[in-house]
Amino acid sequence: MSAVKTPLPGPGRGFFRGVDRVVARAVSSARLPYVVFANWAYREVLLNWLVASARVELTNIVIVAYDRRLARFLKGHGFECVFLPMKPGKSNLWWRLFVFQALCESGVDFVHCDADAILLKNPAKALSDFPSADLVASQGTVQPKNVVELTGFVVCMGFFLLRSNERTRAFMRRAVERAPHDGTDQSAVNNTLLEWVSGWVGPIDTSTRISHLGRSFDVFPDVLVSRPEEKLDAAVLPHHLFQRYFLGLQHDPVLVHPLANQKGKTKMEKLSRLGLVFLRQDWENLRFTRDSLGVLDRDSAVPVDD
Ligand SMILES: [Mn+2]
Repeated sequence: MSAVKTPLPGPGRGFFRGVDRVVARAVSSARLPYVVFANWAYREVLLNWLVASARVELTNIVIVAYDRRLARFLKGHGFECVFLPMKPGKSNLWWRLFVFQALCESGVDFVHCDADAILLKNPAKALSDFPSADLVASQGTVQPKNVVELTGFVVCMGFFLLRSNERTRAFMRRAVERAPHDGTDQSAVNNTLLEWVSGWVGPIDTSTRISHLGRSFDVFPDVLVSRPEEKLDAAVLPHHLFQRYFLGLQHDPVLVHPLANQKGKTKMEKLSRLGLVFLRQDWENLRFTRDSLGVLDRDSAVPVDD
């Protein structure tokens, strides 16, 4: 079942040159890199993500800037970032799959984290429970529809770990093949997962069903793993600890990735309502560099002009 009638156009050479730059940066990264994407309109969301990530001592970050304005801004503040040209808007977002595929083809294990998916703890410990899984993914909500209707749940591309090997390279090739027809990376990856994994092991009976946008989906508070005989060794993280649907901070989550539209301002408002903004409101008036990012933390002392 295809989500779009005419296959979506893929990126051009400028984009693929950017993909090569992302790979080069990730290859030279010492440990498991965390890849995060943003554009200029998302700069405040990105800065908030960086401040939150600094709080939990996440250091191995590869920032990918979709436009030169954000790249210049970040470089001006001492951040290394990679320029990957992409126009704003939702229709090209699936191009990120080419980045994920290229990293995988180059032998790089990596984590992708959305800039609006806020880390409240360092995920290293939770991920260390799956030392050899091919894919470790957070749970999504109701997209794509065909998958959630069949299986009751989907994985969310907003936070996942992918380990490079023969299986995942083949998996990503299939996802990239599907994506122009499926319309989103989320749909392509979930539909590929549906093709590759037919059964999951986990305490299914602990799930709760939530209604959202006229559809319902299962929320699993425990880990699900693919059956040993499946083509991919996949693990799905507990929804209560990696929240796509907001279940509340009382669960002591590692990550909260609240649903909101893509506009930077709306995102910040939603994050703020949930207590997930760690960036000072007056950040635009402050001097900061990558090494003094803590200045932007809402709990930092008010700087005094001398
Ligand atoms: Mn997101």
